[in-house]
Amino acid sequence: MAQQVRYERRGSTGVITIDNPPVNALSKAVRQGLVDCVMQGLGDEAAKALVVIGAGRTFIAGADIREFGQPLEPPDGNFIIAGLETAGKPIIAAIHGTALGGGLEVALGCHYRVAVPSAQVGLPEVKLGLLPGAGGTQRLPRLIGVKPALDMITIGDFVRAGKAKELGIIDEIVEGDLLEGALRFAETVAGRGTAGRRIREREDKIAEARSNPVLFQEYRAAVRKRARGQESPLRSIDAVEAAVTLPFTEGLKREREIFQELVTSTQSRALIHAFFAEREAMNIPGVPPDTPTRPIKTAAVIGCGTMGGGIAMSFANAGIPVTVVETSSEALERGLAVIRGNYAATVAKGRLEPAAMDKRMGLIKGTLELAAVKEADVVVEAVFEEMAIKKDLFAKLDRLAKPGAVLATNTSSLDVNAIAAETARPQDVIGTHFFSPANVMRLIEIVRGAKTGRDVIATTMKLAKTLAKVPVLVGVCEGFVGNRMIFQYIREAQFLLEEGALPWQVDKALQDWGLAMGPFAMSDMAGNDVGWRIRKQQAPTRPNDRRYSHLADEICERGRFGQKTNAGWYRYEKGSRAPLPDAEIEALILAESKRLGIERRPIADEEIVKRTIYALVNEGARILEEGIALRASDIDVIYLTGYGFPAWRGGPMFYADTVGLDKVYADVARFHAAQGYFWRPAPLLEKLAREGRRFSDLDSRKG
Ligand code: 3H9
Repeated sequence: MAQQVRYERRGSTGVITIDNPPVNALSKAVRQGLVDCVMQGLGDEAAKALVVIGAGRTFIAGADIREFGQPLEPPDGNFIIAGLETAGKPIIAAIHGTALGGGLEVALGCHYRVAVPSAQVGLPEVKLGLLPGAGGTQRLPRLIGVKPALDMITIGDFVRAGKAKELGIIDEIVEGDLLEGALRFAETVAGRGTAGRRIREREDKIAEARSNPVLFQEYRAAVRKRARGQESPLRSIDAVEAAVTLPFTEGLKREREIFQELVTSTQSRALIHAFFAEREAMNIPGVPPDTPTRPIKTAAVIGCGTMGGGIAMSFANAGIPVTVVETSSEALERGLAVIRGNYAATVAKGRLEPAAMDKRMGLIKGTLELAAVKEADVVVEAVFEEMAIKKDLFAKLDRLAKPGAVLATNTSSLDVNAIAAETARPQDVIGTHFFSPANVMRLIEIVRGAKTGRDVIATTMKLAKTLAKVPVLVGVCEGFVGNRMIFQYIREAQFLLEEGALPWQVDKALQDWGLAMGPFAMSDMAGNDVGWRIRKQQAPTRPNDRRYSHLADEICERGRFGQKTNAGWYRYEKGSRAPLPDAEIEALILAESKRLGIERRPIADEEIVKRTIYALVNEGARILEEGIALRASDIDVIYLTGYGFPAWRGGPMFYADTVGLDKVYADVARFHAAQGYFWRPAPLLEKLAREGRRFSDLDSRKG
C-alpha cells in the first residue's frame, strides 16, 4: 500500500504530504504517519520550516468517520496537534479543497495557513452530532473571536478562503501552484521562530467575552430555537465557553469529555447514518459506477408552471442550457417572469451576484414549439398530473426527440411504465420526481421503469448530482416511496382529529418531536385542494368497508384550500403565513366526532407521534419487501431531504431501529387490534421484530 504520509525536503523546507484518498481523512495510519513525518522534519537540520499539504483533491476532510463507534486508537489528534503547535520551526498548512473538522484543527495547530482561492474551511462536526474534538472549540475562538467561532462551530457551514482570510483563519491566499506558493511563504517565515504564532497562547480575542457572560446565555437561547431538539450545537457552546472560562489545557479536557459523550449518542449515530446513507444511495446493484453514461449538454423542460420553472432553474444553476416549452405565450411569459422574480429575490438577499443571475437567465430559452426538444439531450416533462395528457405528450416526444435523448417524466405518482409504453423507446424513459420548489429542494426520486436502460439510470443519477441534488432510485408504485408513505401518515393524523385531537395539537406534538412542520400546516402550505381533486376522482372505487376521514374533503368544500385562500386547517391573516387556530375548524371536528358516534378523549403527544411516525415505518417496511426501495437507508434519505424529517433522528427506518423493532411491532399490532385494516403489520416488520433484527441489518447484508 502507498505510504499515506510522506516527507521530503524541497530546498530549505520540509514538505509533509498526506495521501489518503479520497479525502485524506485522519485515519489511524495517517495520524501515525503525521507523527513520524513531523518528527523527521523537526530532526532534519536543513529544513528551516515545514509545510503540511494534501495530495489529490483536498487537504484533510476531518477525522475518519468510519472509525467512530470504535475506541479511539492512538496517536490521539490532540497529541499530534500539540506536537505541531509547540514545535520550534514554523509549520505552514497549505490548503486546497477542504480543511474540515480534524483537518482544520490540524491547520490551527500549524503556525501559518495559506490557501488557494477555491479552498474552503469549516468545523462541520455539529452536522454529525459531534463537536470539534481536537482543539477546534479552544483554538478557533482564540484566533477569530468568540461570536464568529460560535457561528462556525454551531452551524457547521464551510467558509470560502477569501472570507476565511478576512476572519483571520487564513494568512495568505496563494494564486497559482499551492505548493510553490507555500514554499515561498515558508522561506519568508523561516527563521522567524514561532513566537506569537501559537494560538493556544493567544488571549486577546477572547478577552471581551470574559467580561460578557450574557453572550453565552443569549447564544444558547438563539440556538435552542434554531436547532430545535439537537444536542450537539448546545454542547458546542459549553465547550467554547470553557475556552473563555478555563485555562487552555483544561478547556481541551472539557472539550474531549463532551466529544466522548456525543460520539456515543443516538443523535450522532443518526446523523452519521444520514451522511453515509446519502452516499450509499448512489450505489445501485446491477448499475456499477463504470456504467457508460450519455452526455447531457442541453435540456428541455415541458411546462413552465411551478414545477417546470423550478426544474429549468436547476438546469440553469448547473450551467446547462435549457429550453422551456409552453402551450401559450401567456403561460410562458408568466412562467419566465416567476423564474426571473425568484432569481431577483436571491440577488436582493445578497446570495447571488447580478451578473450570475443574468448568466442563468441567459441559459433559459422559452418557446411554444414542442419540436424544439429535438436539440435536447434530456427532456423533462412537467405538465399537469393527468395520465392522458402525459401519454399524449410522450407519444409526441417519441417522434420529436433525438435518438438517445433521455425522456423523463416529473410525475409524482403516475405509472411510469404506462407512460413509457407510449414510446417506441421505453429504455430511454425514466421518472424524475422533483420536490417543490424544485430549484431549492435537494431530493429527486429517480423512478426506474420496467424497461428503463441501465445507462439511462446511470445518466440520470449522475445528472441529478450535477444539478446538486440528492437522487434516490425507486420503483414504480402509486406515490413511489415518499408520497406513498406520507398518505398513511396524513390519514392517521386525520383519524386522530376524529378521536379527540385538534390540528394544532397534532402539529405541535410532531414539531416538538423534531419535524420541520406538522401535517396540517404542511397541507395548508402545499394546497389542500390538490389531494381533494384526486380523491374526488377516486371516490367511486373507494372500498366502503374501510375507515375514511371526510374532514379534509369538508374543509375543501368550504373553500379552505390552505394558505392561498387564507384558510385551511388553520386561518391566516392576510399576507401572513403564520397558522392560527380557528374556532370554525374546532367546531367542524367536534361535530364530525359526534356524527361518527366517537366519544372524544384526550390524546397524549406520545400517541400522536407513534400513530403518525409508525404509520410511515409500517408502510416503509412494505415498500422494502416489495423492492420499491433498494434499502432502508434510501427511505431515510428520501424523508430527510424531501419531507423535513429531523436529520438527528436518522430518518423513519433508522428511528424505528433505535426504538427497537420489537417495540414498534408491538405498538403496530396493538393499533391493528384497535383500528383495523390500515394497521395490518407489514410482514417484514413482524419478521424482523421476531428475529430481534433491525432494518439496517438488511442494508449491511446487501453490502
Ligand atoms: C471530525 O473531524 C472530528 C474531529 O473534530 C475530532 C476527532 C477526535 N471520513 O461526500 P463525497 C468519504 S468529524 C471517512 O461523496 P464530495 C465519503 O463517504 C469529521 N470518509 O465527496 C465518500 O466515500 P464513497 C468532520 C469520508 O466531494 C468519499 O469520501 N468532517 C469522510 O461531494 C467522497 O465523499 C466532516 O464532517 C470522512 N471524514 O464532498 C466532513 N469524508 O466514495 C465530511 C468523506 O465510498 N465530508 N468521506 O461513498 C464531507 O463533507 C464531504 O465528503 C467532502 C467531499 C466535502 C469532504
